[in-house]
Amino acid sequence: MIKFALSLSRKRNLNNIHMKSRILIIGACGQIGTELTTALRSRFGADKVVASDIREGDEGMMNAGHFEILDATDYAAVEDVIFRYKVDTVYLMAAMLSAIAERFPAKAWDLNMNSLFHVLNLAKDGKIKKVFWPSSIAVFGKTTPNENTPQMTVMEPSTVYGISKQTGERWCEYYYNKYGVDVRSIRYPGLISYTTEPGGGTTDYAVDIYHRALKHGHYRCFLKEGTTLPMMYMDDAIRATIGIMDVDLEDIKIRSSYNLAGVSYAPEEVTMSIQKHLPDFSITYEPDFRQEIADTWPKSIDDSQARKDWGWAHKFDLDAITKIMIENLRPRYT
Ligand code: AKB
Repeated sequence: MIKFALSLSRKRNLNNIHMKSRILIIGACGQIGTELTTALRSRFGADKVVASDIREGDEGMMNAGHFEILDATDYAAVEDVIFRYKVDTVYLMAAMLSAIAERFPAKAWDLNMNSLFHVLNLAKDGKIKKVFWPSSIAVFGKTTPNENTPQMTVMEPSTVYGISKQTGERWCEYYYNKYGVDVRSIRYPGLISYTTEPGGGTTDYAVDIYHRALKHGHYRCFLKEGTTLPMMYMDDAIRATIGIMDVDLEDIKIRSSYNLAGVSYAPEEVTMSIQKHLPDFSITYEPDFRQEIADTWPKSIDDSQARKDWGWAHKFDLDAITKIMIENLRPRYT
């Protein structure tokens, strides 16, 4: 009788685990979150994906599947959505980026750190099984070797955002080592996309420049000539994000965050790439406070560890990105 009761309860648990197979994206309306939601919905089916953000998204986001208004800093609210939708995997994409975080340090710390603690603790308590958390090239600082920056190196970030990301990396590794939490992470470079615009980052110029080129034929760049930064086309970033979550547990060797590289270029190089499509396009330079941030970041990244551990390889170079951006944004401005 006892044996029967035990096997029945084990069966029920297994059923629960089986039923708990939804994905929650926190920060689904942001630059990465929007495209990640679309990609996950098309891969797993709309019913399996729950998009959430502090505000409503566009029509496509709201109508194509589950959506919840969710404050990532509210533990009870996050737990409630996880419970109601039987979520087992969380992509925590909510964050305040580098430029805006300098204006609101306390708010940035609260959002970037507490949201991570909530999700890590939910995983530690067995309420979810797997977590993705984004880090950034902002974890590096002025004392880091800035060409081909290694996976393991000096890390002394000097921005609020960079400090929060580096701290987050330490906590991710701690929760894996101490509690076995399966958290995976990537250090994103600047991301380029025509679907969504970035908000409050230092690499935002690299998206804005295409919009201005098509709209005004001219761009006033807030970074100076020669400011080379690591960048990546969004499709590559989404492929990496979903890719790292697919990898077998034992193949993930880095539990802080993986270096990830696409292309590296300076404003004058993207200008030349745009001029192949819009010969009259011009640029002038008016560096502001974001120059100081960019000056502390690497020029290029060594991502050989990600290539080795889980077969990462980028696909898009600068001219390929420019072609896609111009072709897809042109109808908006003509
Ligand atoms: C930013 O510029 O803040 C972000 C980043 C590199 O993490 N795009």
